[in-house]
Amino acid sequence: MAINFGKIKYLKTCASLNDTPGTGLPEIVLAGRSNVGKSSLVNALGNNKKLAKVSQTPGKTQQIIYFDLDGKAILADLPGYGFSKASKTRSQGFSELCDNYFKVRKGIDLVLLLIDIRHEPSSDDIAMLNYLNQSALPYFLVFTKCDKLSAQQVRNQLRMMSTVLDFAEDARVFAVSSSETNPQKSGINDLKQALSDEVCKD
Ligand SMILES: Nc1nc2c(ncn2[C@@H]2O[C@H](COP(=O)(O)OP(=O)(O)O)[C@@H](O)[C@H]2O)c(=O)[nH]1
Ligand SMILES: [Mg+2]
Repeated sequence: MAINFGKIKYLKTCASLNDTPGTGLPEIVLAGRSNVGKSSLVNALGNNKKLAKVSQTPGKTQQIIYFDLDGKAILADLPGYGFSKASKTRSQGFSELCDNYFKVRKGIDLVLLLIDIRHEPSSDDIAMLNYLNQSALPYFLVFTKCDKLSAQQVRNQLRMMSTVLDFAEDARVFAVSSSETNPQKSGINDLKQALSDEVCKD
């Protein structure tokens, strides 16, 4: 049965790895730099702008925010990597809570790695992708803020991304817009379908 994205619910906020929920449900994790559009994507998936707090000032909170996807999966919104002081001194690049999450959390089924379509990937983005490749965690690449570019520019940027980023030829790639002023919310339906297929496949 497909996920009904109208039934996304806020579940819990965790400031440490000690009180993360054990739900027995498949888990989808949102990872990406602060301000890339993780919270906006949650709202676009649920078609509800009040689900997740969209912030104007990046990098303040170090929390994991969980959502329940129609009782079929949970969605974890991780703190953005690359904004904390710690990340700057760490060779792997991304922030400690984010980094540790992948080490400690068992049973992650899918990672959505969000990257802003407009910019060259940061060293943190590259480190995160390398980590995912090495640890063999399934992932989708989700390029955000596509409404800020023309269709041709999006195509050009996707070509650039495929040369800069080391992702498998058969990796799932999505170009999305979560903007509230863009009624089409392009790419969101494709992403919903793919998430549903992934979670409900077995
Ligand atoms: N135009 C446009 N702006 C976006 C999009 N996604 C996020 N934003 C804006 O980018 C900023 C950061 O978004 P947010 O979802 O809080 O990012 P997060 O830190 O990764 O959770 C906010 O000002 C959002 O309105 C998008 O698809 N299009
Ligand atoms: Mg956020």
